[in-house]
Amino acid sequence: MSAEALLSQLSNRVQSGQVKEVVELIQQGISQGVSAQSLLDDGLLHGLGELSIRFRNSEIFIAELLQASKALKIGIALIYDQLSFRGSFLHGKAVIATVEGDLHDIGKNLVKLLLESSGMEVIDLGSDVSAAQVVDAVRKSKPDIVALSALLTTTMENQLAIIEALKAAGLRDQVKVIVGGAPITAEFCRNIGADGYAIDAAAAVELVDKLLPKRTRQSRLTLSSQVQPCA
Ligand code: B1M
Repeated sequence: MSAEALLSQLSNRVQSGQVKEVVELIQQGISQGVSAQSLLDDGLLHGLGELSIRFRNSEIFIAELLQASKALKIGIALIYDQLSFRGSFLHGKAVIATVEGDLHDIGKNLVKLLLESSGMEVIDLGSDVSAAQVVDAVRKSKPDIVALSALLTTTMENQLAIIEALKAAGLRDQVKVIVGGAPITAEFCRNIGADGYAIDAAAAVELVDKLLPKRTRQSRLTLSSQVQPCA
């Protein structure tokens, strides 16, 4: 099968939530030399993108979305090791979470994956995480970065709640807070007093590289236009 046909099938199998077939296609893609990045972008995430259009148009139910996100998660796990495309150049620690009230964790998991692949230690608090949980984790783990994801317009304000809670606990100056997620913009980032906003997971790596203090930084990437420190 050509790489193009394989990626198209992979996208279709994600959409129909066929885990076994997703696994087989990824294994076949790897053995054919299709890159992990292409399997991720043009297969797995393409499938999720198509599905999300159908979700928006009320053509499918949440159960189908959940089955698709399960297939996606297992697919990503298979190519995880090969996604370490930039080697180990980040040496800090990050705490990452999807904010309270929000169960969307696919984007957050991608950011975690790429930060870890770049050499960072990442403490994942999961999804639906309260401000108090973030404050506790910062106190306990002393990270360089707090990375917050939000996918709902109704939960994005909880990024502000976390920043306020860090201030109240006297911890705000000890960490850089970065924000992301579909409804988040550079303007929102500025308004809530976060340190930076990244449009996607790759941009989050570049942003963290810029924000990390010198002691934890070995090299710097060229910042793309999608990376927007907003302090
Ligand atoms: Co829901 N959902 N969902 N959903 N869901 C959206 C977000 C929505 C836009 C769909 C729609 O209506 N068009 C809509 C939000 C509308 C809004 O707020 N304006 C929506 C809704 C309404 C809901 C429910 C309320 C539906 C309901 O119950 N009626 C409900 C809420 C549940 C809750 O959270 N409390 C709900 C539930 C779900 C599922 C559980 C079924 C499932 C989530 C499964 C999971 O995550 N484990 C789900 C899904 C899958 C989606 C869509 C289809 C896909 C989201 C996704 O994973 N995208 C989504 C529609 C869409 O986005 N097109 C939708 C792929 C992922 C890679 O992208 O997370 O954006 P994303 O991450 C990107 C960037 O945003 C960025 O990097 C990633 C790319 O590299 N990024 C960061 C993300 N976090 C970052 C952090 C950073 C930096 C970058 O630094 C810290």
